[in-house]
Amino acid sequence: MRVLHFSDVHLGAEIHGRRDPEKGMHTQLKDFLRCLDFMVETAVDKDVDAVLFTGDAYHSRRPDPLPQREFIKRIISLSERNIAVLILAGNHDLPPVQGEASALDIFSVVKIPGVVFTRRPEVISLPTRKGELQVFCLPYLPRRSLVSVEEERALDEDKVQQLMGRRVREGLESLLQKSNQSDSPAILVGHIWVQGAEFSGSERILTSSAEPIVPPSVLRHRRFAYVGLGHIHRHQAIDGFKPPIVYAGSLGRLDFGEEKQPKGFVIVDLERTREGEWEAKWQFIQTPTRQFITVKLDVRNSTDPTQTAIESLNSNPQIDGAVVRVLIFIKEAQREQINLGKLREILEKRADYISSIETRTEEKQEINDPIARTPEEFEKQLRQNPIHLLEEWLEKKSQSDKQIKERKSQLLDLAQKLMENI
Ligand SMILES: [Mn+2]
Repeated sequence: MRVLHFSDVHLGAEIHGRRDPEKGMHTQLKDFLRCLDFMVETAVDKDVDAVLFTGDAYHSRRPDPLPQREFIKRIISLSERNIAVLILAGNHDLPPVQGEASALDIFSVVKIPGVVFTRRPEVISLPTRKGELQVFCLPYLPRRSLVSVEEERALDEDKVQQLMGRRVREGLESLLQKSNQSDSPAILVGHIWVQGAEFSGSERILTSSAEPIVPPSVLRHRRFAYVGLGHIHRHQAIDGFKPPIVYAGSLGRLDFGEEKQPKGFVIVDLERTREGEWEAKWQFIQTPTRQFITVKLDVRNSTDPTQTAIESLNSNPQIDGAVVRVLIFIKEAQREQINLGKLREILEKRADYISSIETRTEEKQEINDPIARTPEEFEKQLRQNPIHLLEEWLEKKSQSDKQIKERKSQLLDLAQKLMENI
């Protein structure tokens, strides 16, 4: 049996691009739809039996009709090719207020043959043309679904995390017990943060109420041939153990944090071993998503900085069709000599979108790269109090910025109020 696993499509994200005035379509949506089409074509070409989507179809919890129409179209085209589809809810697919409707509920109301949507933990028996596929589903589990305010009060964050990990384990065990012990292959799909996973930088993680971070061992069970995950946007396999735990990663490139990361989906072949167990062999396939390119130009030794910059841009083939940001290192005295408008004009003809063109007079001021940190450091940081982090940042900033220095305590007060309201 062959399965395709994809994730985190985030249709409707308009972070980098421009809107087509006639069709109302943003170039980032166009890019993501190209990736979705490529996924559907690959599923058909490779004769895939089932497609498993692990969450975050839309960027907004209240998506516009346009991304919805386009997503549903692609799901229908899979169904028409007799490919079974499972759609799992991610955090972006849950209603803003508990009890309200989710944009993906449409898949439970309008029945499309072979398409199943779930937003609760359950086992789904997915009928495919090669027989049954058992899919154990762990949609995004908000903190409050695992631990109550009362329970939390007496515990520190480490203990709360342990408790949440235990609850996920128990939930999974009860699903395993309830499920029928069939001979069919079983896969676990989840929209969840696994300890040690590396970030891509474009995930929207709520630091104000740290979410459950489960150890990989919680998700491993010999019944599962493969564990397919969503939520973290960087494609990765967690470790070398079996069954493989794989983040498909976001289907397209969302932001500059992902500039150097490959984007795509996973094809999983399920085969029976001699011992009669199911084993997965998986392969990552890249989508044709737009490149994000940071161009750094140093024109400090040039007598004609604009011309030097133009020549350098002209000889850079990566710019074509890409999302581009340009950093030009200049001497203070060159500020008047560099014609940024002209550079923009040249770039506009070649790039899909110009994110920024900036000049810097000091080479030290590098761009912040959130993934320069280790996953452990990042996890630790995310679990810190956001007010504390803001305070640290303001402190650092106020050394060079007088305005911030004067307004620091006022800003902190306002942030405190904001947090309380959240
Ligand atoms: Mn997510």
